[in-house]
Amino acid sequence: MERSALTENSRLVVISNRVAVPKARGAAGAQGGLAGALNAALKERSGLWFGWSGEEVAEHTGEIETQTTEGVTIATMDLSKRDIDEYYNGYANSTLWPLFHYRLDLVEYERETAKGYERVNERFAEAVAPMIEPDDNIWVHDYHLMPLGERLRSHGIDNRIGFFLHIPWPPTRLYVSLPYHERLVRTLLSYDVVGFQTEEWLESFVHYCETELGAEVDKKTGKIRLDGREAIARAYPIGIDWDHFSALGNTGEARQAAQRLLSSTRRRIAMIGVDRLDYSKGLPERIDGIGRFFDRHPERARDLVFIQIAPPSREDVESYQEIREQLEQKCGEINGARSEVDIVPIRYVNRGYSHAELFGFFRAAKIGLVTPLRDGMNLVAKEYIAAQDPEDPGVLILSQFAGAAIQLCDAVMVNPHSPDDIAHAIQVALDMPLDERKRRYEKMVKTVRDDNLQAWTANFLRDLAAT
Ligand code: ADQ
Repeated sequence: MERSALTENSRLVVISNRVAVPKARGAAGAQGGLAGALNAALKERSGLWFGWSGEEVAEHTGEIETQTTEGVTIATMDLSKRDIDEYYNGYANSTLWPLFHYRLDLVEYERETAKGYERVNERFAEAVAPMIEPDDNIWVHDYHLMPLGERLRSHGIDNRIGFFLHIPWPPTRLYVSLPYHERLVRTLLSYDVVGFQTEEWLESFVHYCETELGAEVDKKTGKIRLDGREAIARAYPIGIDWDHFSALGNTGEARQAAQRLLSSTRRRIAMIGVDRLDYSKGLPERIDGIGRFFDRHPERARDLVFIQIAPPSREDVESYQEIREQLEQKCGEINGARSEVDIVPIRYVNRGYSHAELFGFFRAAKIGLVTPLRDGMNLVAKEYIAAQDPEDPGVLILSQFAGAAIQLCDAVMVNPHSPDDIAHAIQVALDMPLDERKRRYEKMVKTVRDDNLQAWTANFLRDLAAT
């Protein structure tokens, strides 16, 4: 008892590919959900956050820059061009990301990038190991750093180390297409706790451990035993920082953003999509669905406008350049066919906004379209719900393949691959009476408020401290 109480108060060390360096605040949104998600947890526990600075240097030096703000120490390291190419653009974002999002067609297998991935994980371990104190609880994040726990152990770190995967875990039949797939899972089993967003991804991981490695699994407790080691694997669905996000609604910035959107759309109904420009988010498929809706109801181009906010990400990876071109072309085709001098049915915006502005946009939009082809969780769906007016809430249209679909089952669910399904869902949302909108909203907002970011962090760290 005493020991676990001690560890719950221990310093928290978070290690992730990127950190939210305070000066780069505006960039945090476009970096993805991870950045915003962790700052709060660290503030509570006077933590240390280590990651890549995002800077490129000619040669790796191992030099570490630190700064402490509001009790949180941020430590960063630069990487060489070769390291960035092989580890970040290469193995993480051209092999693991597409594979884990079920996109075998986009996966690149290169021995060199796999080696670069291992090399950079070792660089992270070399840099972090000297900063670890005996009582620290270490929390490693995401697919960039799967082998890091094992690397830290090889540097003599025997602290509690947990790992959380923010993206899906693919089914075994897909996963085994990765060369050396066994090695990666074995490295994950050197953590004390391995966390997934949903039961579905957890089950896929456990299935692999059982059928391919012959590990002993206790499904009740999540214990996985292999070669004398024991790890716990569980699902911890991530949430939003409810208190922080909902408070943004009272800011002038949020109100002005909502007003701006309403006055620019005049009496038209606004639908909104907000996503990093990524092929997993189903953006071209979403535009096809909207195109199908306008084909069926051409007159509605006069009273419905779709706003897609999609800041570019990972622009050095070819598949990301292609998705951008594809999206521009599809939006252009619909606007070319359906615009009038005073009407443009689709507004496509290629930049990031602050969370307060996004709150305002979400509140002003009567329909939120969140239609990823595959997504670990999807925080935009939860933010859209959190931003609604309880007296007149908008309708969330949600992909059945987002991790969030399990919790937000009162959304209008769609198959994001089907333009007919999306077109139909838009019609359902437009026709939905106020009492049904309220009924669905009330159920979903309860989940978003209760299963929030703080609950997620507390659940994970409690399990880690108890190991
Ligand atoms: P992402 O793939 O980045 O995250 P998501 O969960 O939707 O996806 O988080 C995106 C975050 O970025 C949201 O907070 C959103 O508001 C913000 N954002 C998006 N577009 C923006 C814009 N134009 N301007 C400003 N901010 C913007 C990964 C996984 C997800 C998982 C999260 C968290 O892919 O499945 O939910 O991590 O674990």
